[in-house]
Amino acid sequence: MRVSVRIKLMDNKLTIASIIIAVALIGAVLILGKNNSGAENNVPANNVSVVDGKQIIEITAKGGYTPRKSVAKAGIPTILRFNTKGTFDCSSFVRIPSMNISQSLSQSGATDIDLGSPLANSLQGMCGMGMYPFEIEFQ
Ligand SMILES: [Cu+2]
Repeated sequence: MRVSVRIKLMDNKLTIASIIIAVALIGAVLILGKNNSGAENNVPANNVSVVDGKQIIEITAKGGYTPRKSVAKAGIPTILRFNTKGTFDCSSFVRIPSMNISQSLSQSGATDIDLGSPLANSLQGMCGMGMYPFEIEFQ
């Protein structure tokens, strides 16, 4: 009898210890996740390239737009490319009101929108219902 009681006590201690460890791990993951998203917002994303004199800005559309903010060059021919992969939410419809752009994206693949040669300006875009924003700063 005594022995089995002892084993039960040890079991409980082990359970408590593993709960504490689990909580600590979850906390660490949450803190790391917060730091990562913070970095994403502050550091300019590397999503703009120039190929044969054409500037290509790549944005991933799925449950919103990534990166939320892009920085690009003004005054050169520019393509805005939306990459999708099983995007069934409303970020698969893009609007840039100041340029009269309304474009539905293919659910998986790439959709190019020709922006011409934008002037130095900040373009505001959003999903079909206006809840997911994105921004492109031309400078
Ligand atoms: Cu939306």
